[in-house]
Amino acid sequence: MGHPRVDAVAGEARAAIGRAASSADLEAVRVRYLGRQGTLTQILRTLGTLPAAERPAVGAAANEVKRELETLLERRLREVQAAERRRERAAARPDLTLPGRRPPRGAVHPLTRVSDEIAAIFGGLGFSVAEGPEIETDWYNFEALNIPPDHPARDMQDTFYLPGSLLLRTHTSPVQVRVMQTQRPPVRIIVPGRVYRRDIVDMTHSPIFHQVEGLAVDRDVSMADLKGTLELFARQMFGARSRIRFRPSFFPFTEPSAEVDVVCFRCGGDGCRVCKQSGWLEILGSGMVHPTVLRNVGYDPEEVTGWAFGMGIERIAMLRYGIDDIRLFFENDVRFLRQLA
Ligand code: 2NL
Repeated sequence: MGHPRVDAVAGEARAAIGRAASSADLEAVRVRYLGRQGTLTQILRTLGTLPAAERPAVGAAANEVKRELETLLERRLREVQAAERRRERAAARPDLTLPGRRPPRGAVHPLTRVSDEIAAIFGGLGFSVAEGPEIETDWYNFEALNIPPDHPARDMQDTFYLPGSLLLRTHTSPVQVRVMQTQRPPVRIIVPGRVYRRDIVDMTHSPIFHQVEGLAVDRDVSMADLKGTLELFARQMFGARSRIRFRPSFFPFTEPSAEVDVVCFRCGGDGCRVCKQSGWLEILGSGMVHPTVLRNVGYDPEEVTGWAFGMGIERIAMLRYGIDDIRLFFENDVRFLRQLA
């Protein structure tokens, strides 16, 4: 194209542009031919050293090649950059053919399991689950339940008091009081939940623990219903052959009151380490709802009667799983939880 030196440079540059595989390669080619020290730039700059007759032809040819190379470089740069973007997108896209990471399998906490199981057994007997606040007033936690002002449970030593005449509930009974206030008999509820007492932590005590209480109020509800219901419960919870016994007891909110034992499931009643040689395990407290409690919630004790019971979920779980230290439930050590899963 007019001049052999210009043609040689043009051919070399076209080939280099064709070979360039990246924007960095293309930049190197541009610098080599069109940069300040570039081959073609040198030719244009040294036109003055050529014989006057050659100058116009070489100058025209070199300028034409310069424009051509600029166009080629620009077109090739667009292609290469598109390819680079495609590669980047492909690298960023997740590989859906990789095998998945298996998340570690979780498990229901033993206290939740025992609580759910108790709720399911009573659910089968027509009871529904009720829940309520953990922060309560003195009236709902004590007064309504016929617990006298001088009762030791009301002591600062035993109850967590909060500012503004509030406290942390020491049992779930205030939930039953709330349900009775808002619902006419018949009432058949089971109330699981967290409760608080100012206890020093040791193997069997924790200031936070869990209870399940039950309540049945209707016309003609008797102590016989309480015995029969708890017998059915014990058979489902501790085995078809398990038996229970009632011992007289006292609670301010029930009259009469009874403590309930189940035959030791470890030794069958012969006496062993678990039952401390007695053959029996204490599982709950119960009784006929005190007439004063019924009156306090607006019920007429001449019209309806009721029974109630309360049990500690930690205690039941410890007996069931042979756990000797209550603190294990709250440490959430996965090695412990996995053993019971
Ligand atoms: C225990 C004893 C008990 C109740 C809880 C109750 C609730 C209302 C009225 C009457 Cl609203 N009673 N609850 C009754 C007897 C015993 O718990 O040793 N719990 C661990």
